[in-house]
Amino acid sequence: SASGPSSESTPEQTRSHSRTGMDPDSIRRGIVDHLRYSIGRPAATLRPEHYYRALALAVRDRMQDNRVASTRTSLELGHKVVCYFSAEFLMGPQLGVNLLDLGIEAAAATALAELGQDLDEVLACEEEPGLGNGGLGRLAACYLDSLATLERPAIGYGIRYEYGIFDQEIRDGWQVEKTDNWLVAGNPWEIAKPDVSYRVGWRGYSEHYRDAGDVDRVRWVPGRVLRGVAYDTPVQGYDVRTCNVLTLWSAHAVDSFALAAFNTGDYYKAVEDEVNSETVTKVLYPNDEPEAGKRLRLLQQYFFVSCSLQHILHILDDLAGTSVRALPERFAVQLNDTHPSIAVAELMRLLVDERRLDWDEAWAITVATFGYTNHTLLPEALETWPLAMFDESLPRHLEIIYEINRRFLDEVRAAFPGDEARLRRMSLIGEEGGKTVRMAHLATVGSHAINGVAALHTELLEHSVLADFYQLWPERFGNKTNGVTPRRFLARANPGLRELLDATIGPGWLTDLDRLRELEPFADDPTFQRQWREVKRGNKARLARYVHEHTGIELNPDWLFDIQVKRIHEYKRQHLNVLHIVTLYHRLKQDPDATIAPRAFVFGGKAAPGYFLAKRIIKLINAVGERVNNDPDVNRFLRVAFVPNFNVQNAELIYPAADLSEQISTAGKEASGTGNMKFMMNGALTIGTLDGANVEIRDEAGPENFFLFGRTADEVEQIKRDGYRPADYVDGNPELAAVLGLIGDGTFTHGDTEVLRPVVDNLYRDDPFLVLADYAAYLEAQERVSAAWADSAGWTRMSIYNSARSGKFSSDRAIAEYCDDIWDVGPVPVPK
Ligand code: GL4
Repeated sequence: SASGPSSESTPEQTRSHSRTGMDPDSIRRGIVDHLRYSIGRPAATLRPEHYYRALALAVRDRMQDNRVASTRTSLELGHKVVCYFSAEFLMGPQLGVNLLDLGIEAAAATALAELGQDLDEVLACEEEPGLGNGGLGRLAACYLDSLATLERPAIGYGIRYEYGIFDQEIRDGWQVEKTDNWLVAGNPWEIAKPDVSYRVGWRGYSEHYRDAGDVDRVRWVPGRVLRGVAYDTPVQGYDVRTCNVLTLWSAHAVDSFALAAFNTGDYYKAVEDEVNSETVTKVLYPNDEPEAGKRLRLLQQYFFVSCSLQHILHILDDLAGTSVRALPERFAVQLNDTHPSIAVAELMRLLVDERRLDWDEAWAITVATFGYTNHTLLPEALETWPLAMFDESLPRHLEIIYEINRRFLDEVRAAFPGDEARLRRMSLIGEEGGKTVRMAHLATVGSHAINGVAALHTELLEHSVLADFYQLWPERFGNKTNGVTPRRFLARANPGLRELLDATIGPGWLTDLDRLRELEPFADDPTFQRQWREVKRGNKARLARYVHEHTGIELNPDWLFDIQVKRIHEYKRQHLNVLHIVTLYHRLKQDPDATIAPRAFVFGGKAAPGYFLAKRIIKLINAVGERVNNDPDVNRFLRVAFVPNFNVQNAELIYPAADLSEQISTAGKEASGTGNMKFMMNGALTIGTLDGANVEIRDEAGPENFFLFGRTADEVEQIKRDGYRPADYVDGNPELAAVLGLIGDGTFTHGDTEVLRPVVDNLYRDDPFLVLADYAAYLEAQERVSAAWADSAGWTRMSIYNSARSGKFSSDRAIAEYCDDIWDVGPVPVPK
């Protein structure tokens, strides 16, 4: 049932090869066949969405040929496979990138044209799979792209949520959440595999017994059982035959339950069981909300991890003569944050209880198999589960965690005798505020490699959150700075730049992004500069059209486009950006003769539905925008737009249109950021703090091509230690006082003094992310931006340098490092 090694291709498969040719004729035939046999609608009623589905299926057919060849090559030749465990994969629209990867964009456009259809219109029909919250989920998707492109055998494992991240609407300036029913129109990319199915237990108790060899054993007797079914989506590499797979698990009732209930006449009980089981994979949880008591979330995590590990062991079983002891030689499993970290206990259970290995051997296999990537230092995002809830849900796993902890703490005791405080700090069980299971500690103890996602973040990890673990095992820690795929975020998102790059430095840069350095000699060339500006202006006009269509707001593509798009969070400080806008507003209103370089401020991002202040910040942005955009005193110089429903699809329009990228988080809080890299590649200059990957972006771009401001991570800590008093900054700065006054006094809210009060009060009283402490430095940096913008040739040179020096931030570089340093997986070319 699991994907074992494939047999030699049959004559049918050989024939089907010509059916899946890459020329316009074959593609047109593929579309026509799918319209007839897969979609089955009368020709007269066909609309673009039907052509979308038919083309998607035709493209999938071509990928499946590559998929079959890839599986055969990697399994038959005995190569190691990367398994990327992630609760989120924010894949974005698939058709465009798949056409690019297969090299059939032009052929598909021709084929569609012959059928009277326009490729762009057809592409726009795709409903994007939003199975992630933001950066973490999108990173997983970029990594799948690079794994395939670098020809590394890999499987992504995750959850097939029926509802992904909510759709955001803006009504009267407020965020309104709409359910994301992304599967209603069907998903042409996935292949359901009902025969790839595993049972997953839940609750119950564990039972101690003696086996036939008189050895003490434990078995778990679950109180409930679910069934997980695999849905496979092919992941094509760029310009290679390699096609990997994303396997997402969907929850169902166990058939025999239904049958038993039916036989006793309780048919409705059986249906109810199916309904209850399916809730497990019903919905993606938004992050940034209190984790407490979300039992269903723990079940989601355990459910997908258990299915995935069982699948991996099944593949091993299928490989004749391969013992479970060879697991770490054949599979590297990466834990994307702590969400899948229950895998450490589950693999131990599978090896010790089910495969009957002794503990030490099982533990050696487990640690050799797992790697753990940490993605955040924010205490509220470090997962812990209340012990009582954990015990009720996964009683056998808790026993296993206790045993892991007992042995681990013995090791700590031996290394640091008499250090009781250290034992308490390092324990897998937290004692403060009720007992909890600390998932970051479980992931760390169970992995041979632990990494952060940017140099600064790894450094802070080693010296704060995981300092005790770093002292015990320094050799296990390392940095892997994030990267993003240039296929989607450069070639697809910015066709104008792609063309200019091809014409200027020749092909090849898309898989070797360091080659963008070859642009540097053109940085001051007037002809090239003019072409560069034309591309940027085209992108800005494209975004302006989109913004107008979705908000009614008009933006002038000749203005400076100043953009901040990312999840809305206090630490990301969208409100600092707003304070700058209100300052400009205030100056223009104070002095009717004042002029400033005109700017369009663009925002986008979702707030977690339960995050009160983040939702007020959205209201703040829209309220200020409404006033600014409609006031003739200022709207000649300032416009503010909030793009609703920031997602992968509109992100591809937004990044290429930016002149200025806002990366203004409080230093030490943003683990890496990846939007910062997407902006840089597309030629935006960054205004930013020394946080996350900004530090490395500035190093690469050169400090003269980056607008730096703000307190460093050390200074932030120092200020907090000294007792931060935000009110002092207001008292010492009349302009800041006036700006906060305008926000609080109803100027932007039709006289309502309550709506924005919580934002002002929070800043004045607590300001946990030092917005006010960095305000003056931010304004000063923005003045430098305006001065630089006035020199068009100088700005263009800096823009070119930013793109030219963005090669490090390709996910190809990041994935090559993971493969070399953690996974030990090399390229496995699949013959064409
Ligand atoms: C995040 C970080 O907040 C973000 O800085 C980082 O770029 C991303 C990928 O490593 O991971 N961590 C969590 S949690 N969500 C994120 O987006």
